[in-house]
Amino acid sequence: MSLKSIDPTSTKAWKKLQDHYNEVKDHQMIDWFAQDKKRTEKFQLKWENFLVDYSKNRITETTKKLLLELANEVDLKDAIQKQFRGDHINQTEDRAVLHTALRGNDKPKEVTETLQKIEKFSEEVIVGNWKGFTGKKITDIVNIGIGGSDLGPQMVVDSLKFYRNHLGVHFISNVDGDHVLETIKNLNPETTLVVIVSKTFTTQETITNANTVKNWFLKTASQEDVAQHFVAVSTNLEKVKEFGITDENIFPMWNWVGGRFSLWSAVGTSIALAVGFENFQNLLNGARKMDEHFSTTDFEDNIPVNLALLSIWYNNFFDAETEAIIPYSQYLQRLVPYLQQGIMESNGKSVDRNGKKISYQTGTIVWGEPGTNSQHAFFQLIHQGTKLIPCDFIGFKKSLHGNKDHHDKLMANFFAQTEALLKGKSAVQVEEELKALQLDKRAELKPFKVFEGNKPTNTILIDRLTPESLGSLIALYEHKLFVQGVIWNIFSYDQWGVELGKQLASGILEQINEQDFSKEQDASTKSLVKYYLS
Ligand code: G6Q
Repeated sequence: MSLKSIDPTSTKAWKKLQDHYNEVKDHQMIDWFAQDKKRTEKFQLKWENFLVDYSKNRITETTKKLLLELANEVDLKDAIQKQFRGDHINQTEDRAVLHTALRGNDKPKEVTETLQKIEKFSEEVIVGNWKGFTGKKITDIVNIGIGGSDLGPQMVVDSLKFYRNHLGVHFISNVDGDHVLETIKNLNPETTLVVIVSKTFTTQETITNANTVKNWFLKTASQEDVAQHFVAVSTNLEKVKEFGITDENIFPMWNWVGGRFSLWSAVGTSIALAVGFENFQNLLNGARKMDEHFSTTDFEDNIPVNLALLSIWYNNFFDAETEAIIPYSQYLQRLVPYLQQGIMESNGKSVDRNGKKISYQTGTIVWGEPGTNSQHAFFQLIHQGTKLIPCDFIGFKKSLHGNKDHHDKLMANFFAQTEALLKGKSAVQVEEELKALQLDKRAELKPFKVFEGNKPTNTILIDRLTPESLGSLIALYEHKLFVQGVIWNIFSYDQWGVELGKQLASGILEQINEQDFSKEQDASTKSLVKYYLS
């Protein structure tokens, strides 16, 4: 069954939220904290080893009540049930959306078998039983894929660096030849194993890169050696075989797993190679726990649901343009680019589930960089700029290498930023600080030193960065974006918006090859291509 189609702006809750927004928009959160000693308790969720504090938001208990009413009015529960039981909720592609089945307790047979295959394969490579064509052990893995077939595995391999084994793992995605050539220039074909990840096995970038790497390999090896050095993850068995990869080196995928939600499938083979199968399994377990939380917990205490509703509150009522995600862990430096695809490819839609043009804002723009680095970069704008930018702060109670001095400093900054964004600094405080200066100097400087505060933040404080907690964190954002898509009445699981550029690029490539400018084309593009060829 398909998802219901309810225009969120037609709900009673939406109208109530609009009125409520006008009542609360100018209130200071800090006053609410002063008035209600239990505010933090009320707006904190504890789950497994996660603490989610959303008390530093421009909300009251009424806001929360109304946002929950909105979720109920669009029948979010029904949508969650439909997703988890495999209804074809990706309606425009007529597909189920079952990345949760990849990590569930009762996995479909083909999933279990594929996991077993990944386990065996990754173990053989890690312990050195899998030999290259000259009998040497594998030292390096090259993952070739793009978009969903790259960002997820790359982010996880990077985030779990602490848990890595001796294998070097490299990612090639861009069709920019400098990317592939720069990556392979120091690799030895005798000890390199290539994992080609492409659901369709027709993606221009991936196939071009795969051929370039195969040609590099064949400079020193022969065709029959390909079997020991190339494996593929794909749904398109025919094309994989055409490329020269044998049956036993193919890891299957299924069309009920969307690219950007596929790191839990065989797309994560490079993860299992990098950190071992047990850690990969723990990543899946962490995600499964979040799935259970999301699908069974009352909305009131449901982490993804609450974070999604808060995001809607700012996006649709405060007209916030963007949201920032700031992980206080250098390991998580690739988390935001990964989430950008998940969130923005899923919810960047302007047509509702009836195919009608939408009149309200959808898809949040997310961006961010790890703290504390970002404090020395763009935080100025969050603190004193004209835009309202709700932020998620993600931090860990314990560091992995255990240096307390560093971690205390890191976390002091983590807490201080959300405190500063909440409290700001008033003109009175500034005056007090400038007391030592002469009166005229004081007056001159004062406006620049005031912080308005009242900037919303969520704090997600996790015990430790482990494969399991990372799995839960990623699943949290997956579910959050789904909830938002349900409420906005859009289809989150298709991505037609990426097609047009691909089509035009193939036409321009033909134009470049044939140097033919006779076809109808806008003057700017034509002139640019001519200049490129000159
Ligand atoms: C993600 C998208 C997209 C896809 C890439 C790679 O949801 O579908 O990013 O993952 O275009 O596609 P292939 O895996 O088919 O090469």
